This record gives sequence, C-alpha cells and structure tokens, in this order.
Amino acid sequence: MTTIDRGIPLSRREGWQRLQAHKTAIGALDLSFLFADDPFRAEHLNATGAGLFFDYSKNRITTGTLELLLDLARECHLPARIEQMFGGEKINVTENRAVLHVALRAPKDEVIRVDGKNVVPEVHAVLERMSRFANRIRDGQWRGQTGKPIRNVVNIGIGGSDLGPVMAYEALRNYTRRDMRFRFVSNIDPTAFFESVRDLDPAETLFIVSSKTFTTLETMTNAHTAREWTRQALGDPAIGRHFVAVSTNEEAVRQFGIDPENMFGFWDWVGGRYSMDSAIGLSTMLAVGSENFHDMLGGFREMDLHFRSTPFEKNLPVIHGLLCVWEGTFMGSATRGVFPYDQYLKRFPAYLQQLTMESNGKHATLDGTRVDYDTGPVFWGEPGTNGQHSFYQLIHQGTRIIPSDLIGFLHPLHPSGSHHDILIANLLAQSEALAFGRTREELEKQGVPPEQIPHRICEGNRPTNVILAERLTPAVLGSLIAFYEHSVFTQGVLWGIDSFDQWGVELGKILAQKILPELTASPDDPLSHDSSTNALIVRYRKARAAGPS
Ligand code: G6Q
Repeated sequence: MTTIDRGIPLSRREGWQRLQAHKTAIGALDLSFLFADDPFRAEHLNATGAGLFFDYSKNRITTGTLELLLDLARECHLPARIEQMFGGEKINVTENRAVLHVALRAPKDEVIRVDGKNVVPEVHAVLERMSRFANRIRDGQWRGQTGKPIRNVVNIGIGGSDLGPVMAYEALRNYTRRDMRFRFVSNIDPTAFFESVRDLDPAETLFIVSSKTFTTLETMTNAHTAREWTRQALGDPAIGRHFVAVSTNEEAVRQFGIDPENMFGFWDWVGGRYSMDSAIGLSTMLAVGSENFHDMLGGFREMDLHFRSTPFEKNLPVIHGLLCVWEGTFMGSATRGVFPYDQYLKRFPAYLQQLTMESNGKHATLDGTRVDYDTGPVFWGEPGTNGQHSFYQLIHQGTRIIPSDLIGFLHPLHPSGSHHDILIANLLAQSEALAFGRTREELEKQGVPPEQIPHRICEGNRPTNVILAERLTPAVLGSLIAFYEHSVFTQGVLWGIDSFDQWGVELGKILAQKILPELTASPDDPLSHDSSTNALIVRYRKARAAGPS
C-alpha cells in the first residue's frame, strides 16, 4: 500500500510557481491570436476516448500551458493517486473509506480488494438480483396486492440517491418502457410527494426507498407518507408487494417493514453522488431494462480504462480536470457552464452540480491546512439552445469570464427535418462566437451606426470545450458521466483536497434539528439564535398559530 500524499498544498508546489510565471508571460494572449498563430491548433488540442471526442482548443492556453499543467499533475502524484483509487485504498481520508465507484462497473473476473476482501463478486451478485427483479416487474410477474401488474415506479431518495436516478431516467427516456410511469420524490416539501402520486393507482405502484443510510430525514419522512398512502388504499399486507429498498442499512430497512429479501445493497465505499450505477440505479434498470443498464455500465467501464491507462497527454478526464484547475484557480473563473445540446440531458447540469460542487467545494487540504487558492468552481447550466435565449448574453458580453462545456451528438435520436442541423449549428456557433467575438472593425464594415458599436462588440476570448459523441446511447451516457467523475478526481488531487467527503452539509442539518421543535413551541418560548433567526422563528410561530388567512 502506498502512502497518500497529504503534504503540500498546491500553492507550495514548484509547478504552481512555474504556472504563475507562465500565466504572467502569456497574460495578453487571446484565442484569436492563438488560432491565427497556429492554423493546426484544433488538430493538436483534441483527444478521443471511450466514445467521446473532446476539442479543447478554444481554451486560453498554449501547448506550454498544457505541458506545465501535466507536470503539475505528476508533481501532485496523480498517477499514484489513480492507482490508489482503483486499488481500493482508503483515499477518502476524512471518513477512512475506499472510493470504489469504479468497482461498480468492473468485470466479473477483476479483483478489487477492500480490507483484503474482493468486492467484485458482491457487485455482480447485486446486479444479478436487480436484473431478476427488473425482469419480473417489467414482464408483469411481480404483481401488486390486488393482482395488478406494476405500472408506476416511484423512487424516494434525495441528493445522491435521487439526482443520478432522475438524470439517467431523463437521459435514457428514449430507451424506457413507455407504458410505465417513473416518478422521483426527493424534497421534504409535501408538494413533491403529492404531485408525484396524485394520478397514480396505489394498486399499480411500486415505491423504491433509496437511501444509503436509511436515516435521511427527507427520505424517511416521504417513505412513511408513501407507506401510509399505500396502507390506506390497500391495507397493511400490501407493503411487502409495493415497497423495496436500496440501502446499506439492513436493520433499518427491516424496521421500516420491508423484507430484506426485497432490499438491494451497496457498500460504504460507494459515495452517494457516485452511486447511480449501483443499486441506487434500480429505477434506471426498471425503466430501461437490464441489458441497457449493462450497456451503460460498459460505457462507464470504457472511460475508467481510458482514464487509468491513457497517457495524460491524450487522457480526456485528466485534460478536462487540468483545464478546470487552470481556469478556476489560475485564471480566476469562479463558475463553469455546462450546456448539453440535447433535450434528454436536461437534468445533466443538476446532476453535475452535485458531483462537482459536493466533491470539490472544500477549503481544507488532506492534512487540514486552509487552502490559499480557489478550489471547485460553481457548476451550472441548462440545455442548449434554451440557454441562448436567456443567460448567454452574460457569457458573451458580461464582465466575468465563464468557461463552458458544450456537449452535443452527431446523430439525433429523433431525426426530424432540419431540427438537429439547427441544434448543432447553434452549438458550434456559440463556441466560435465566444472564442472570437465581434470586433469594432467588423461592425464598422457592416455599417453599424457608431453609437451602437460599443453595445454590439463581443470581446471574445471566452473559453469553451466541445464534447461530441455519436448518439446518446446508454453506453455513451455512462462514458460521459465517468468522464466528469474522473475529471473531478483529477481536480481534487491537484487541489490536495478530499473529493469524497461532504462535511459542509452537516451544520445545516444539525441546526434544522434544533429549530424544528422551536417552530412548534409556544410563542413566548425563549430562543437563543442570532436576532435574525430568532425573529424569523417568531414570525413563523405566529403565522402557524394563526393559520392561513
Ligand atoms: C452524496 C451525499 C448526499 C447523499 C444524500 C442521501 O454524496 O452523501 O447527497 O446521497 O444525503 O443520503 P442517503 O442515501 O443516505 O439517504
């Protein structure tokens, strides 16, 4: 076992100093100049792997920048850290856990040990149970309490137990059973549950309670409401036919009233936001079938192999991760936009938001030192072309630089006239416009009135990555997700942080537990928060006591 390098914050690395000097040296360069200077730039700055084509030529870098970033990655021991992850070492140091989402898509004959035990056979045993269950539901063998087949599946889960399943369901909708309905309840707001089930027949509805811990307040509250909804319609004995669980906590599952026979397990070495290809993906498998689910795992696997074995110079997640560090930490870009030019990927930015920000929104290095550089940027986005008609204005002419990833497919899933050509023309046009802008001279030549010219200049030099794949298949989706997972890992290694814990979400949960009983206490019960929180609690108490007007 190798030792995890907990030592040096990024800013004390030699490679950091070299990159800072390099940044000063190339400070004035912009993309127009870089492209004019090297007509073959796009041919040099791209990479292909696991079904994805990655054009990163429109970044504010020279080939020298990339070499220095690659040196820095090596100085940060990225090759060893990759091997530590794939080898099952406990690289989630603050929780003393292995980080093995890659084992979820490992082939049967691979051996990955955690604490001396090969975990791959268990992964495949769960996958096989999931497949058998999915087949029984999909072909109508599994019946509800009244003998009706299951037509509706409601996943109850939140965070990592929700965002992956929702995103995958939307992304792979083309491959789903159209005669079944899939709903996802995450929010504690009762509206979420109400709107999800209001048109469903309980006799045809299966709830999947997805919770690694089986203690999460929102999920357990929604699960109890669902149990009551089912019980009222079908009686107590129906619970066994209408509820299954995905969890690591067998005891709590049993106590809830779900037979552990109907529980699909996973392991503490799967982080919530890295779990959509574990049993947490049961709703995905029910929707698209076992074969498509396995194709998706194959895509993940292909990207895992690419990440692990491709030289860094041609390694998609490594290069993407390094560019995120370059833009975020060295060039000061606080956010990154993700714009999938595909309607099926409408929830992909929300999914990435958790993957990237919960992983790399950290201020302490592995040894506990406060970083003196910026770590994970804000990730956000919307599908193209919709975003073009709303916030792209700021990306083109705002005062902040927002590097973006534009994702597209060469072939549509629903060919229809010129739709897809228009879609892709827009993707390419945005990348071109953001990079090269529109100059005063061009506007003058076009005869634009002088007073309008300042308003119509686009300065350009806005970086974009273009990621293209053939078609949105289950395998391509798996590959795309793994691409971002490994990019996030790469970034975390450079920043020297633990990308796999999430201590920052703890404080709010603790305070909510304190505030909850205070909301229902008598109006004069003393409060000990700050004056703002106290006054807001009092306002709520009064409104609650008075009832709706
Ligand atoms: C993800 C986080 C978090 C988690 C949810 C749900 O990495 O850990 O989003 O997935 O809090 O947790 P449970 O699955 O335990 O309900």
